[in-house]
Amino acid sequence: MKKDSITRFSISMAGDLVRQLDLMSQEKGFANRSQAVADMVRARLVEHYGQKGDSEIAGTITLVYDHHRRNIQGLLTDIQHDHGDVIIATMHVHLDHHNCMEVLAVRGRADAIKQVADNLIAAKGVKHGKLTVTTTGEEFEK
Ligand code: NI
Repeated sequence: MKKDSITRFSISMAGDLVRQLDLMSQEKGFANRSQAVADMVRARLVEHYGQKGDSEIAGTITLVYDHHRRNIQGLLTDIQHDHGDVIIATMHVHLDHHNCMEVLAVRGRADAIKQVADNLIAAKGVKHGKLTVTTTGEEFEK
């Protein structure tokens, strides 16, 4: 997207809400109210487009599992090979004697990424899994 100029517009809301906004903005270290509001708008846009199947998104899938569970590593690897088009990188961390954490960086259509995340998280032996959706960065000028 091409560089956009700043647009000023006014918003009306309850005074108490504005005071809470200012407090949060200060606690989070935003330079001003506008930056805090822009951050919230971007977060909602990422969420909105992450739910639209044909949007191009990026994200991470985090999985925790016990590698002693029979077939779990083979199963997870099979699923990942079936979705090599959206998985762009993986990291494996041995958390302790039993538990492994796998972090997969993904990029592609939101519906394809949701499908691979659902398949991995539902795999027998996965203790916890989570898909975190972010932007590819192309939609936003900072
Ligand atoms: Ni491991």
